[in-house]
Amino acid sequence: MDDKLKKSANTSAEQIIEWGEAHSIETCFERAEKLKPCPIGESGACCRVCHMGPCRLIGKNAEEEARGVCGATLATVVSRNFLRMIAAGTAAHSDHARDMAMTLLSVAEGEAKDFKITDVKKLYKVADILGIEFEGRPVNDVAKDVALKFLEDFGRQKGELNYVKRAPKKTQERWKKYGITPRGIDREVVEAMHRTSIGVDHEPDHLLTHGLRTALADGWGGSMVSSDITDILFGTPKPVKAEASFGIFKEDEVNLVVHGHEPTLAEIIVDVVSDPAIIEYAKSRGANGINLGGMCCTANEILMRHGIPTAGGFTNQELGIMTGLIDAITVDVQCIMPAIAELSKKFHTKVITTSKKAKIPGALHVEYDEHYARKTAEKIVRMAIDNFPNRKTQGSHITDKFPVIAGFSQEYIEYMQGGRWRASFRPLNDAIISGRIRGVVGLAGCDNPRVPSTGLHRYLATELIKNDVLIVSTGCGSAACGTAGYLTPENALENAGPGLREVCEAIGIPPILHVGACVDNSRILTIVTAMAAEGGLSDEIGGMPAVGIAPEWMSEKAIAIGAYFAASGVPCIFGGESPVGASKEVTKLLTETWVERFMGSFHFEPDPEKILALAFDYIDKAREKLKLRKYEPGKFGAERVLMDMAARREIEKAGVPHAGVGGINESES
Ligand code: XCC
Ligand code: SF4
Repeated sequence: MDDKLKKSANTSAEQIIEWGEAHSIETCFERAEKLKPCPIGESGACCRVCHMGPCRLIGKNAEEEARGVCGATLATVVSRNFLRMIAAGTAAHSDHARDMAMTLLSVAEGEAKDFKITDVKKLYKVADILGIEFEGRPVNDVAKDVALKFLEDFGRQKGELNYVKRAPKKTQERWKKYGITPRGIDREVVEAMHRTSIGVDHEPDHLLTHGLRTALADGWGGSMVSSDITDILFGTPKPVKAEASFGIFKEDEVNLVVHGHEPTLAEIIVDVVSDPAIIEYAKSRGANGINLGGMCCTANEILMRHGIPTAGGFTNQELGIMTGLIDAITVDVQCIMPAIAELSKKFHTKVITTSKKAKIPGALHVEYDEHYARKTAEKIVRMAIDNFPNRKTQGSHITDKFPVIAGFSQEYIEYMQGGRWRASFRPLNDAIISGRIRGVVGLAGCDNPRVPSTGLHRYLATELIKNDVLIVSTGCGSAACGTAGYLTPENALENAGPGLREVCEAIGIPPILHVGACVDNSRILTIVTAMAAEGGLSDEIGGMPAVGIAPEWMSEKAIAIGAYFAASGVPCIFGGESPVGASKEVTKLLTETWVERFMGSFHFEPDPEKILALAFDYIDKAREKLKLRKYEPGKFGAERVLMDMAARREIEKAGVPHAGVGGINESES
């Protein structure tokens, strides 16, 4: 990696950072440099769950000897901290899911009139899984039952989550055997908080086992519920072409950015900005039009459904404002740096918080309510328009942008492998069995200013596809690939190994599939489940030649995701220093005991080359265990494989600019 000395691996981002330095404008990159992480907290060795502490369990023999005032050992403290991270991450994804379920209910009851059920087919699919009668019934009645059934998942005290049954039988059996089948989402999170409060659960394994149960309530609960409801309300994603990076902002148009994680308000804004009356209004203020862009996961949601361009991931939020071109940025929940409110004052940008749950000092607040969604959206768009004449010339203007293709839902991946009537995972499984594709990696998680941000994503993406590994990416991992120009077949195929390239060309897909926002990691669970059901590989999620990697993670949500993948049977490798690094006992539980029990694991490895080596090792060992042909680099590529071309046609159809994308959003899946 040659980017070592830079703050960002992205040239445009680096340019803006330098411009900021020259203008004494501070960003997370400088703050990260000034503020070294506390080494005690970083490795999980600081306990602050009661006021006899905080107790910092350090020293040469801390593992054997150190105790908190209450007597808690290092392993107890470390596992307690880790469980709290999982609980917080699960809470974030799941509280987002709760709002989605409430919105679905309001829509079904006719109370949220600005929304409708867009994807009836997906509604029926979900109703079917939930055991809800749908044939011959009014759509809204079915939607109401689905919403109510999902809401039960939050408050359930006994039994199991609705979607547990979607997992392969064998995976479910492992969960039962070790007592980690999640009951209710809220229950698992509350129990995690209870167990980790002073003087309750102290056995590391016992604590971490509950961590897995809590995480499963995220992956097979909150996140999966959220993805499915979003599909029902706004359409199941299909490949769509858009653009990424700072060059998406337009000098002569009103630039409005939606940032955060929730899709609902953003969906209405998408609608409002194409309203002729609003466009007229923008023109009356001297702009040539309204340009909507996204950031972080709200961006991913509307990127994959409408082709709205993205300015990138987490570390791009301050930099976006520093272009001087953003007239307003709305933020809802999660991964919003409070720094943007202060920063925006140096420019003309209006920062608008919209969630009932989140305010930032110095920002404007326009509260979103699903009952008046359109009114709120119009108000916000008008605020952006009114602010356009205030734009100053200062700012680091950047023109770089890259095409991206996003929107690979499980339904679509299935469809592209066999068309409408023969949808399957056969070609993918066969390609893995034959060794054309070595394995699959989920490349996910945040971008982080403590490393040359987005650089680890780029490095790993390049090396993985070069070695015939198919990538499914989400969240800021996707944004990192997109802003580097890796999310189009043309750009990425050049770097792909010959076997992977052959398969991708035959199906007509890029070697890096953008499957969505962070909650859409749940789509990876259902994709691997479908591969297990297809046959020829493992008959459960565990044992697949598949690995999860989050090289630049920073959020607690990423920890919840890693834990639910591990519990589901996928080995996970995260970058950076280990948050359980202080305890060998806890590290062993995550990397050895969990493998024995669930076939998944959770590693932390700061060295990107070692991350890569570990990933290949897991993939190759899984191949060996499944008795698949040994992967040989360069073996394939000369001959042609024949596969269904349905997807290729669809993708070609998707090659339209975002303004005209409306037509390809009705789901065919
Ligand atoms: Fe946040 Fe989803 Fe991380 Fe990006 S990847 S920084 S969590 S936006 Ni989820
Ligand atoms: Fe210290 Fe124990 Fe209190 Fe933690 S719970 S702060 S280890 S006394």
